[in-house]
Amino acid sequence: MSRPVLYIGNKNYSSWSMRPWLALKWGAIAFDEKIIPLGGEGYGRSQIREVREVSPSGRVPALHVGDAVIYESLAICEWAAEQAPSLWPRDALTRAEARAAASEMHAGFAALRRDMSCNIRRRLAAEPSWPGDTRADLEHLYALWDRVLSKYGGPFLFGERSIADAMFAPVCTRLRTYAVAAPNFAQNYRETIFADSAFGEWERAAEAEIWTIEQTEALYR
Ligand SMILES: N[C@@H](CCC(=O)N[C@@H](CS)C(=O)NCC(=O)O)C(=O)O
Repeated sequence: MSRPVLYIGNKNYSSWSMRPWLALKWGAIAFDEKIIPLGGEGYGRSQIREVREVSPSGRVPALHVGDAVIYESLAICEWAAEQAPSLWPRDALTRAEARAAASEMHAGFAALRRDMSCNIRRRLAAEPSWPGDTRADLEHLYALWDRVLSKYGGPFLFGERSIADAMFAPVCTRLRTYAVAAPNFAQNYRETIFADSAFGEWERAAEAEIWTIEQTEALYR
């Protein structure tokens, strides 16, 4: 079988693409990547033609393995964990807790995602004043991180690096982009992610990207 192909969006903006890309890298799974620049005709409506050609949801990421098309970031991470089981914690109950956190990130934190659009290379000079639901998401995020970092001793959420960290890695860049005054344990966790070599590879590529999504950049003007 030929190598799996991961279709992703712009590395600077596509937080959903970063997650399974990290999982595949952390799992040492060989794959090719193809970037589809987002932001043009059909963007925001799952109607970008080039994306629809490779992903039935009209969204990236999508992983092609043989004749299978796996879309949804968490489903791709799960496939990766079937090839590389160490992507989830070894202990069954810890694994269940890590899955709960990863699922919550996948399905939740809507206000945080709405107001803190991913823009890895962007740095705001001062933290904006957030609406109540976004502040609540931040508080909930800190409570989650604090709970599991204390329980498992860090430096990653569940001790060893896992898919839960891949799911939260883009949140770390958002805290940095938006100059969020996070508690110390959250800053430390953020630095753990930033020191990861695969994350660094993605970040360098994001900084070097030439495409711009005007809709996202316009949020800051
Ligand atoms: N729930 C999906 C979300 C994927 C998603 O929203 N991807 C964005 C890029 S980060 C996309 O493809 N947007 C295209 C569009 O909005 O038309 C997942 O977890 O993979």
